[in-house]
Amino acid sequence: MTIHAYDPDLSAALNAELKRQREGLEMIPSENFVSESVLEALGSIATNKYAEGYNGRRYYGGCQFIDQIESLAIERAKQLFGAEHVNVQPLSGAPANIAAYSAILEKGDTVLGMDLSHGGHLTHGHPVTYIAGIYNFIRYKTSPDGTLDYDNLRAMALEHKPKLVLVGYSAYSREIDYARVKEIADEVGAYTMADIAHIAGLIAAGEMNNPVPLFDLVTTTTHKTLRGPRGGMIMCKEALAKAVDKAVFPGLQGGPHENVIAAKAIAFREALEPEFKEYARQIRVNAKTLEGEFRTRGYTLCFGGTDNHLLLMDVVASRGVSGKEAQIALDKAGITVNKNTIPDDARGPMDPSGIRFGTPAVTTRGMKEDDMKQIAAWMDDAITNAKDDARLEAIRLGVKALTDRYPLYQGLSY
Ligand code: DSN
Repeated sequence: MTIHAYDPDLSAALNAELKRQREGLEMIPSENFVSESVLEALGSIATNKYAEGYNGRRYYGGCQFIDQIESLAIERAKQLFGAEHVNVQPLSGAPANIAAYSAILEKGDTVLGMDLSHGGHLTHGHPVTYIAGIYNFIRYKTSPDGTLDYDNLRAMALEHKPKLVLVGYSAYSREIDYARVKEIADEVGAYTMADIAHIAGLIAAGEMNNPVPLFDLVTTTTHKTLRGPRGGMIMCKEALAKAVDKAVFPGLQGGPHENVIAAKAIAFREALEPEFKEYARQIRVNAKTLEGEFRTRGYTLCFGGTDNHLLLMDVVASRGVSGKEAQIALDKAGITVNKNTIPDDARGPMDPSGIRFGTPAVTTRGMKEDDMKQIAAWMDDAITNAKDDARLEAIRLGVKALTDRYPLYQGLSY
């Protein structure tokens, strides 16, 4: 039975979400629109199978075709990133990071990770997380000019003698010099790990530096710029392969979600196509266009601008509205962003000083530089007139007219 025929309540909620995705501008930089093939794989019969273990070494019978599915995902990921070993079973980014830590660290070991408000992720050692009580996270920050301060990172590494140096961020918009980080880690005998969740698609397409050939461990999600299903992945050197696999299963997880792994295989194949390179190039061109538009309008951009797909903007300094107020106003205008702390934010995470936004999803829809100029003008208007509901509604109508020109999931309904 279809969802529509069986469950009118769920059907209504899904159709409303589909309409929201179609008629809005999705500017949250960690979101994207997967292809119809990825959606098909997610809804496939591969969801029915238990397959604890790894290819050829499963705890259940009947895994011969699941082995084929998982091999396709692994081989394509290796080809995309030049990885020696890949584990495609992590359920998402946070479990991938925790598994990667547990593969190499003992309780109490020291990790150098980026502070959350400077662009790091919760799982990079924020005190509210469970793992912050297990490992000794020392958190570094960006320099006042917004760049990564490698000299400071080296000084901190020499002082704290970490077992792991961690880079790769969730709200940081600049490039990373992985060779320099490796040099620092080597000097103190530390492992290297990069969390490339946000920029994996840009790296796969050759648009940004690739840490995989250099680093011991690289974790990622598969659903952001990589445009696959919601999931995670760990890449590592062959020497760590056994430890990583053991950390994921049986260390942390049970049965892998094989429908998601099938969808990862499709997404990786898509990312190997020449069209994906053009997509990734356009993501950056679009982000750079937004940077220029906001700079011209006098906005304060954190980290001095962007090299990747995202921008972090101080809206308190720019227009005297909080991140929460800006997010609400933009929501009313049909433009989805997320409120976000800025480096050393004086305000709390539920009503911070900034908003974070980016271009992966609008670029998937086919939007280019002229559209970015229009979007920046609307965003400026909405943020500047955050309390003017009539104005926000007028922008929303403009947004709808624009998105109508870039159809999404044509013919789909629930
Ligand atoms: N929630 C993700 C993001 O939006 O960046 C990170 O986990």
